[in-house]
Amino acid sequence: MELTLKRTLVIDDSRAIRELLSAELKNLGVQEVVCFENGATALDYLHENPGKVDGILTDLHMPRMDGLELLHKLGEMNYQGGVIIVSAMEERIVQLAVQIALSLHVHLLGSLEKPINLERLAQLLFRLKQVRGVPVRPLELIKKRELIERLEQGHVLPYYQPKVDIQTKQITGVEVLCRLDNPERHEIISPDRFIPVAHRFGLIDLLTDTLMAQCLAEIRSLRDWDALPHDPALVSINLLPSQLYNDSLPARCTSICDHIGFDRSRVVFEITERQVLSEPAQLSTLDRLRIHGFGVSLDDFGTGYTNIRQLRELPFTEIKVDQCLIQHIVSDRVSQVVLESLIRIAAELKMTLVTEGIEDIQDYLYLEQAHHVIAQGYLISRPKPIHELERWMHAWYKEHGAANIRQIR
Ligand code: G
Ligand code: G
Ligand code: MN
Repeated sequence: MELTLKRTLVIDDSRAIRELLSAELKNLGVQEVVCFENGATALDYLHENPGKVDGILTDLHMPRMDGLELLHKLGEMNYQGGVIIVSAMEERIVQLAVQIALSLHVHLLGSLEKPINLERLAQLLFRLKQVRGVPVRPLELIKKRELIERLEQGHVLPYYQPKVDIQTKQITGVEVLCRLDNPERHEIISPDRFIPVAHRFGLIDLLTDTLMAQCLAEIRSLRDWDALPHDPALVSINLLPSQLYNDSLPARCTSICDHIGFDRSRVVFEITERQVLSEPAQLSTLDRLRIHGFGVSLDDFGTGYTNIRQLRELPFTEIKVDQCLIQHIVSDRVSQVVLESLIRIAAELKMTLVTEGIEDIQDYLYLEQAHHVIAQGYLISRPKPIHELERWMHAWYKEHGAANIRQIR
């Protein structure tokens, strides 16, 4: 899906840099670029235009207010766009900047050295688009009638994307990603086209229940079911934050698991942090899911509203670091330091840490040599239906050593 950004600020005391960045950002699909010579005037502008600025590219060394002070101020004003620092960051500054970003929840997306490398600028802008972009063309949503028809005819199709321990190569679980099947038209409908419809017409709980019953039964029937690990949990299912308002959720999920004979401690619910998660009713449902034995995962971490203090207070058992922090991590010191901090925090809070969106072999190799994380991404496997998943599992174990094959027979 092609994304665009509405408005981005450039803050730099050099006119040449302002002009260069402004021109390049427009080339890369930003609709409007507004330039400032210093952080103070830019902050005034942000106060006057709340919610109107998708991203900020800022120099670090400027008269009146330096980049770190600006980061602080952005955190204090709860700025929700992305921030890119345009300056070589020394290690000490990277550490400080990441600390500010994580504790105040500023979306620090990375740094761009001078002289400006256009390929790197494009990478960082891609991240910004993933966090704040809107589609160039509106998505074609399916009709409510078609959704009901698919549900009634049982055309809900779970796709599975495996997750693996990047060091031991053990398969640790699968994320279930919902598709709708339209056999007459040989069409697989992607969730972006029907989840908003299900949400709008009050069908999302029915969709989740149907998907859950189906995927648990399918996984249960895998030949190698017993060889799959018990810790961390096995099956991840996505929920919209709004589904936590329905207080029947824990009981419904429990009854589906019990009916199929599926151990609840092997199911995790992923809840995106792209929307605020703070209402007492939502938090109480999260707690109750835990009490019923399910795991809960904070999905897309790094794109939304949760800061480190909240992370410590919420009952999550897992953090999923968003792909925008993982892609190009091999050459991105800011992402590396963010991940290092999150790994420390996850260990301290006894949470599982999953890195998602691994597409590139260089990023994979970096993670493999630097960190013990669970990894998910197209490079390991695309989401696929159950029979293809089974084939993939065999191929994976065959490639990654006898120890693992033995476990699986
Ligand atoms: O694989 P993919 O392109 O299918 O998924 C697109 C988006 O749809 C992702 O953000 C994913 O979390 C979401 N998604 C996929 N399946 C479900 C589901 O069953 N429920 C919800 N709420 N979101 C889902
Ligand atoms: O929002 P959530 O994290 O649940 O969604 C997962 C989404 O990410 C799904 O749409 C899935 O298909 C997609 N995805 C999984 N691995 C990769 C990857 O390596 N690259 C990209 N671009 N998307 C991925
Ligand atoms: Mn997810």
